[in-house]
Amino acid sequence: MSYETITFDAAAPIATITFNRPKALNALNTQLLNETIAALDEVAANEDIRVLILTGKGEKAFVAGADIGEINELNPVAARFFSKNGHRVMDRLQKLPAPVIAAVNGFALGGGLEMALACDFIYASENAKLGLPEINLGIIPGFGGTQRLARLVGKPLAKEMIFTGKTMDATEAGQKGLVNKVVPADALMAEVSRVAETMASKGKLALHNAKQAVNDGTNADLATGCEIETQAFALCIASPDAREGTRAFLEKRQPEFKGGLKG
Ligand code: CO8
Repeated sequence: MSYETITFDAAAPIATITFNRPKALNALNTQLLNETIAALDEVAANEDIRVLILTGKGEKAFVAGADIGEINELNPVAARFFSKNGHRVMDRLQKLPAPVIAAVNGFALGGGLEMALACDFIYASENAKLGLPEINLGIIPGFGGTQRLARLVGKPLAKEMIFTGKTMDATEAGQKGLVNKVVPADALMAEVSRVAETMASKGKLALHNAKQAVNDGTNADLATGCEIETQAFALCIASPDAREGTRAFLEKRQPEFKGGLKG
C-alpha cells in the first residue's frame, strides 16, 4: 500500500513508521491516523518483523499533536469519532505483539505524546519537548493521555502536566521516568536501532509474551498478573527458541533463535 502522510519501511526484522507532515510538525489528521492503522496491520501480518520504530520526519518534531485545524471544525459527534479513531491507533500499538519503540526527535505534544505513550518505551533526542498542552486550547487529551501518562508517571505529576499544559524537556522527562534514554539528536536513530537490534535477536515468542505479560498483568491485581505471567511462561517453553536458548547455554555457545512458532 502507498502512503502520503507517513512513510513505512517494512525491512524485516526492524520496521519503521515515520510521520511525514513536516510542514505541520507531523500533526495527526484523520488521513495520518488511518494510514498508521493500515501500516500497523501490515506489521501485524508480517511474521518477519520483530520490532517496530515510530519517529517523525524532520529535525523539529516527532508529532506536535492532533491537527488543530481539524479539531477546530469538530462538533461533539465528530469529536467523539475523532477521539475514538485516535484510541484505535493507540490500542493497536499497545496490542501489537511486536515491541514498539518511540524515537522522539523533537516535539511530542498532545496526541504526539499520547502516541509515544502507547509505545513500549521512549528514547528521546536532547532537543525533545514532551507535554499535554491541550488545556491551552480549552480541551483535554483525547487519545489516552489522561490514562497512560497517569499510569506511567503517577497521578500527581500527570495532573500537574495536564492542568498547566507545561512542556517538559528531555532531561527532566528522563529523570521522571517518562523517557528511558536521552541522546544527542544526531545519535538518536543509531541508538534506537541498536536497542531494536538487541531485541530483534531474541526469541520472537518470548518477546511477544513478555510484552503481553507486562501489559495485561499490570492492568490486573498482583495475583492475576502473576497467573498471566505463568501462562505466558508456559507458552514460551513450547517454542523451539526456548529449547535452543537453554540448550545453547548448556553447550556454552550463543543461541541461534529462529523465531518459528511451531514446536
Ligand atoms: N496542528 C496543526 N498544525 C500544527 C500543529 C498542530 N498540532 N502544530 C504545529 N502546526 C503547524 C503550525 O500551524 C505551523 O504551520 P504554518 O507554517 O502553516 O503556520 C507549522 O506547524 C510550524 O509550527 P510553528 O510555526 O508554530 O512552529 P514553532 O517552532 O514556532 O512552534 C510548537 C512549535 C511550540 C510545537 C507550536 O507549533 C505549537 O504549539 N503547536 C501546537 C501544540 C499543541 O497544542 N498540541 C496539542 C494539539 S491538541 C491534541 O493533540 C489533542 C489530541 C486528542 C484529540 C482528540 C480530539 C477529539
